[in-house]
Amino acid sequence: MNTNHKLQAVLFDVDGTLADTEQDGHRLAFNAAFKQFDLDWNWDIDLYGELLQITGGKERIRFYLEKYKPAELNRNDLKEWIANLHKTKTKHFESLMEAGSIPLRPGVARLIHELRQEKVKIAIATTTTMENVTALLKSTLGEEAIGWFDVIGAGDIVPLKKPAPDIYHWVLDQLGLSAQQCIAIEDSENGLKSALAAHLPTLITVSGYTRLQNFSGAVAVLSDLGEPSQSFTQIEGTALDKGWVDHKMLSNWISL
Ligand code: XBP
Ligand code: MG
Repeated sequence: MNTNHKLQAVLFDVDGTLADTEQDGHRLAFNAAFKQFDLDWNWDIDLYGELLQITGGKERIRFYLEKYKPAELNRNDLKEWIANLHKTKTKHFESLMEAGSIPLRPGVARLIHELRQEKVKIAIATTTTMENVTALLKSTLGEEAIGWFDVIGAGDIVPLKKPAPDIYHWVLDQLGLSAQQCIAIEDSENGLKSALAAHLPTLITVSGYTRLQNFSGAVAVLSDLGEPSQSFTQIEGTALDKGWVDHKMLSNWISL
């Protein structure tokens, strides 16, 4: 095999991919922040599904104002006000993670452990904040897990969030690797667009809000990463010979 095509790194998305954080994590944290700011807004499950088309919490709040609360746009400190509201939301999300509210999805811990054993680099490319990534990793894998990742690209480190490719370009640059040596694991159409625009082969594991989205261009679409004891369901892609994603399966996808 051409060594350029040997798998060197796996780039994980966070929300929806490592854990199903949106409905019972971020959404609740936004609502708690609204309450703390004396706002009578409530993002219910359906409305939040609509707002998820905009990635990034600050960007999502602004989009909500434009569509549903345009009078709020007249605040002269709008940018700062949104940033403060979002900071409060992040604190609530961290508390939810500390309470252990959201587990990792099937196969995530197993695959991370296997990749470390195989000396394949692991990285994170996410739209959410570094605080949230840290809180999730700490509550699910333990504090030391933060150091297992060779690169963590999060939040405002790049100006343009997914579906722009910027976060993936930034992570690849930090890793010193080309896209052809890596694979991304994503759960959403916006995430897939971002990874594909950075030329990364991309595996999709669908999540609560994303299962009906368009995933054309992905190497495969699965229900989750699967476990030897609990197979994934394959939704799209060439038939696979086992029911859990491992180092070998990921390597096969990048050498296609
Ligand atoms: C995740 C996001 C984030 C989270 C909320 O997208 O879009 O905005 O919903 O987190 P992806 P913040 O999984 O593609 O990275 O409020 O910290 O942005
Ligand atoms: Mg995601």
